[in-house]
Amino acid sequence: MALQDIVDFIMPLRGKRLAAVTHSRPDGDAAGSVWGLCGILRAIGVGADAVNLAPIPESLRFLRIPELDRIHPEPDWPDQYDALAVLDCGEWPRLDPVNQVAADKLPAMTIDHHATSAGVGGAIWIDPAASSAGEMVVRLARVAGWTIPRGAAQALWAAIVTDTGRFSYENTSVAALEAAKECVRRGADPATAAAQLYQSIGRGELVLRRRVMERIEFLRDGRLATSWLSRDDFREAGIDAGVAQGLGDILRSVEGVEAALFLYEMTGAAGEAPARVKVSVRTRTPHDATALTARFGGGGHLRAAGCALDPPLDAARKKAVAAATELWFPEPRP
Ligand SMILES: [Mn+2]
Repeated sequence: MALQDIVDFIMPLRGKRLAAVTHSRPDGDAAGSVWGLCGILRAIGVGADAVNLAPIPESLRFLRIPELDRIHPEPDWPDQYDALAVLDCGEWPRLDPVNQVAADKLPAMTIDHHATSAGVGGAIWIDPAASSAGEMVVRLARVAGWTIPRGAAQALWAAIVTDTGRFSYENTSVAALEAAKECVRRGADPATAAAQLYQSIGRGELVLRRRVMERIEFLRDGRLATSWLSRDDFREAGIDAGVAQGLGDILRSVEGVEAALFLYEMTGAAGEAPARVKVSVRTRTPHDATALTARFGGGGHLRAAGCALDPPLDAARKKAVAAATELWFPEPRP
């Protein structure tokens, strides 16, 4: 059983050091599951660090447990560890090259809920039915009999809340709710989390949201919606494109919209090919968002997925719209 493989991988690491990493530009589940796992492992005597967890959006900083974080360590950092944990990463290319190096050097384990994930290392646990990597970490702790410290519980709560869309997406299962309950039992504070995650938008982000809304275009009788942000938009707002992932969610929430394409120019973080155009895809039942992103080497979940296309933005937009139309709206409605 894959979960047991993870337990067996971790048990001999007491007194040793483990580095936990996730995909570049971490979101709530990525950061929350890494911090949560590290907090749990520290409590059982594994020297677990969250490595290269950056950039972290403002809304997630309250979860940070400073003693767990190692951001931009020296290049030979993998030599300082005995093992690597990769969480919530989806596809290998989403792992930052500075972290990919460690996967070549260290025995590795994977915890992921992306169906598109192949996993890294000898102990691989992938459960596409799980709402979030955070939920899986809670289940891991329960099966192994490990206590979840309060800070870890808060991080895991945030992971589950963000990946279930505040318990509103189809992945809001009994297992997700039970894991969330366990987090609250261990000291997670839902009100504080909500205030930080959802009720403290910076002005820069507000400016970006306004632009996204101004630029919404409805196609195919309003069943397909698109909008976009350029690199200049991010620069003017003083915000890293890493926070952009959720900015397009408004598109899908419009009445009648079945699929939404939100495109934005990557600002070119370290180690990342500059100027790619990220496409964030959101769908409603029955459209499978990964059907589109898989065409372009991306991945994700049934209703929320992403991929990257070549610039310029306008050409990328035409390409994504053509693919969405072909996949989901081949004929205009009679
Ligand atoms: Mn996730």
